[in-house]
Amino acid sequence: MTKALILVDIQNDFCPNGSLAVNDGDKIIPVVNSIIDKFKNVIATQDWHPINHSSFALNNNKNIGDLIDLNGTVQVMWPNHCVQDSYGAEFVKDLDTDKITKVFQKGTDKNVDSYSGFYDNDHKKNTGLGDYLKDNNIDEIYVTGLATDYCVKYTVLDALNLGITTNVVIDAIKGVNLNSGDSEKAIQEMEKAGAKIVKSTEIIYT
Ligand code: VGL
Ligand code: ZN
Repeated sequence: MTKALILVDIQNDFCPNGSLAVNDGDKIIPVVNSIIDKFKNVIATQDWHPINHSSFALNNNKNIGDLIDLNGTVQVMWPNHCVQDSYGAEFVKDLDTDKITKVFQKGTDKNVDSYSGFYDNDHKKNTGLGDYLKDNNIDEIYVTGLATDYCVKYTVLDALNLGITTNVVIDAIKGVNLNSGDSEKAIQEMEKAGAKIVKSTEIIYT
């Protein structure tokens, strides 16, 4: 019975001045750093897109926020972000990255997006995170990161579906809020699906 801390997409492009900036995205970093030492397993996901990725508005002659049908799934059109090997795709400098024990990159296939750290949006391919947790007997996770209403939410929902006990660290997540209230809705959805909402200060021992 082992626990792990999950850091979802704590990358420059999701922080202020980034291309897909999340309001106050950088404010979670000291909170994450304050709990990182409590975990032996610290797993980070990294959004890692090729420049020709189908989720980029520019590659589809669309406007940001438009919705398109991408092989049968609804795809939001995003600004270019987290392009492989770019500064925007790097983990934020102030994050205690030395403590990260494993990284899973996602969104690498140009033809499908991957909000979840576990599966592509069409659920056809996985990143290896699910097997990694199993192989390391990790049955409980604490989820932090960006963004509440996309990658945090889908990572949490997939984890719950895999039977993993899932805690959402409420003061260590921030949302995009393309529509106002999206983050609140996402938190309710995660809770309804069985996630436990916890505060960073409540994490005493893992
Ligand atoms: C994300 C939109 C597009 C996220 C990633 O990390 O929440 N959102 N790509
Ligand atoms: Zn992305």
